[in-house]
Amino acid sequence: MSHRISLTQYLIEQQREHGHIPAQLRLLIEVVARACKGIAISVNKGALGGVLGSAGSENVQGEVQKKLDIIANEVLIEANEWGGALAAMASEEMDSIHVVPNRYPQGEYLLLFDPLDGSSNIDVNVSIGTIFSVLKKSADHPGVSTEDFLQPGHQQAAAGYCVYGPQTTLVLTLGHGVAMFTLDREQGSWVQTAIDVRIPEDTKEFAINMSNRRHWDAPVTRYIDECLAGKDGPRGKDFNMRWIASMVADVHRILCRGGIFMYPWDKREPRKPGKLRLMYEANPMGFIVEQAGGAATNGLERILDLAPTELHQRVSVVLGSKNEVERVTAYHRESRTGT
Ligand code: P6P
Repeated sequence: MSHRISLTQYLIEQQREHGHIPAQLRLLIEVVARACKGIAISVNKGALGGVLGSAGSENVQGEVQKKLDIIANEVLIEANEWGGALAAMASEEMDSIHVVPNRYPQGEYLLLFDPLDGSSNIDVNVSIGTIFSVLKKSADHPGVSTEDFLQPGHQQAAAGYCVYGPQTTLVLTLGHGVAMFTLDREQGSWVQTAIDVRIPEDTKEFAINMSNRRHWDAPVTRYIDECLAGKDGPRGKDFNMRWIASMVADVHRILCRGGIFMYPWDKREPRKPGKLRLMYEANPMGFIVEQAGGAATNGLERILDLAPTELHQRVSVVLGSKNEVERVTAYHRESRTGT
């Protein structure tokens, strides 16, 4: 890429030249990107900023909250309250939605986020990230409630994530492809470093937590065992495995070089459809992956077609290189129909 443009210029061009986004959405994305810069500063301080370790509380998922989980959540709430683009926000770290206070103008968008995904990696200096999703509130009624958020993922107006790793990189889709922006810390600005990102349709790399193998459903065990059988097995090629236990980092690798990511339903908690959350993890990542030519299903159905019933509902996730996701999905369907 010869001439690198800023995120601001990219968004203005998307608005002005391509008509892909209205001004309110452009401003919203700018604010979220600025909030991610603030989170990056806190993350990068680590022990020097007194931000490591547990906050001594639990989130709605019953998970121990890290100090940085709460800091990241507060940064996103405070940054997005006053701008006038939003009616309300929803977060993995908050039981209920956060309606924009009356002292600020309310807008037509809804912002959902996992403020800091991969928390278990914070204290050991492994990449973590922020995931966000933007929906549009229905204009057919005043006010805003949780029900306004319960839209299928194909309704998203935008989605993105920021990975806090060796580089701080913002990945964004507005529904017209995927672009990447790397934080230039000297300028303090997001600089475009990739456009029209494409995920290879085939791969030799899978990402799954192998320690759960004895709990998996048969189609998952079949797929992974075939990968492990390598070139002497039915796949006729050797596979590599990666598992960072930080969805943002695993998905980013897949966007950069292909792969398949799986966090399937398993027998440990059979009443739970999966571990990951639909509204602010699977939907935004599914939107990004599809916009980059990949696929995302829950093993049987397209993630973006799932009709949500609860704000914090969980889902089984299979996403990445299209041909591999289709194979896993075919195995699930065969298992269901016995064909
Ligand atoms: P496990 C992080 O806690 C997360 O929600 C995802 O980012 C990640 O892919 C997954 O959980 C890791 O789960 O069970 O391997 O620790």
